[in-house]
Amino acid sequence: MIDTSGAGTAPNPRPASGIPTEARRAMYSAMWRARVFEKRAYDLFMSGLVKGTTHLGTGQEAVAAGFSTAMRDDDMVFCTYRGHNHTLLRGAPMASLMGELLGRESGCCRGKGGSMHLTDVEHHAMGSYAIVGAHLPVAAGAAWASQERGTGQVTVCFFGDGTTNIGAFHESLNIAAVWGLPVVYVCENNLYMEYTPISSVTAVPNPAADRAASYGLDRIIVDGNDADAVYEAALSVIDRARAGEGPSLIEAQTYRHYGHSRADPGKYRPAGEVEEWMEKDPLVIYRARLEKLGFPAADLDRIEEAARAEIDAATEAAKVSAEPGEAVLMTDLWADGGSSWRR
Ligand SMILES: Cc1ncc(C[n+]2csc(CCOP(=O)(O)OP(=O)(O)O)c2C)c(N)n1
Ligand SMILES: [Mg+2]
Repeated sequence: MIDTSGAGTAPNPRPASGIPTEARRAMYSAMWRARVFEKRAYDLFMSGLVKGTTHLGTGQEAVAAGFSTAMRDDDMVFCTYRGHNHTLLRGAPMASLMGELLGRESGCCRGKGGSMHLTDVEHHAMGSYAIVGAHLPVAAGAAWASQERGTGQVTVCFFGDGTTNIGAFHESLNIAAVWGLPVVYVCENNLYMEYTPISSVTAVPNPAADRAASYGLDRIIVDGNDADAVYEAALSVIDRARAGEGPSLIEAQTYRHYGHSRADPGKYRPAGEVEEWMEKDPLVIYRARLEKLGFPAADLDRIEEAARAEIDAATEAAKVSAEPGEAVLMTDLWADGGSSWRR
């Protein structure tokens, strides 16, 4: 599961199966919920019902499913603009996320955030950040608060491969290691930062894992399309953080099925690459594994159907929600509802 040798660059083989049935069922359901949510988001953007842009994590669901299943209910998540999967699977209701995409009053940010800024503090989804790298120091701060308060909460911070060449990545890893913060940094290496292959702008082959040693951390690479592998790696680093043994950095190797954002057809990807990764679709792989392990096909079908029913209901709820009134413009701008703290 975890490669600490510093030798290879390939993902480690799938872990032996000691994973509880309920966790497996949860991960299959999680991946389907994420998949149908993003498919609907895509369709609604294409039909013009949602304004702005969207960044889909379709193909990367196993990372969010493995981590969310391994987390305690009050553990915190920070993510990027490619944050639908993580926010949904941390527990934000699907209808409130769909409401947010449609810019409605029922949205998790009352329609003011949109796809790139999904936040649901009540469910410990601490925000989606559009500035590359910006949330890594904030996640360190959240972990520091948990450490100071002794809450036992762990913060998990997701980001892309492109983020590893940003100063805030190195600053955050350094302070997290120096202070032994309960934070797990997860690089979803999908091979590209926007339209640029990460390999063409990075001095080492594994953009996150090869930097871990600089901060005294283990070199951890996981197959990000294998929910079981992610789950086992997540459990191990989350336990470690909760036990006061400090931060971890994980590189999860994965791939986005779509382009960078809505407008991008992804033509810069070499012939055959997309097809190759489509064969490693995390949902297809996982269903085959579960069937081999003896999960009845009808049960798995029911999980998929439940996800489809949930997204239909969430879409309808969002569509009938009102657009936010003018008064909403001036709410939730400051933590205390005003700006007196600045003086
Ligand atoms: C500081 C900063 N620089 C540039 C951008 C423009 N930008 C948006 S997404 C992106 C690529 C980031 O790639 P990666 O970290 O690999 O995440 P991915 O999109 O692959 O999930 C860039 C350069 C930005 N949002 N913020
Ligand atoms: Mg990337």
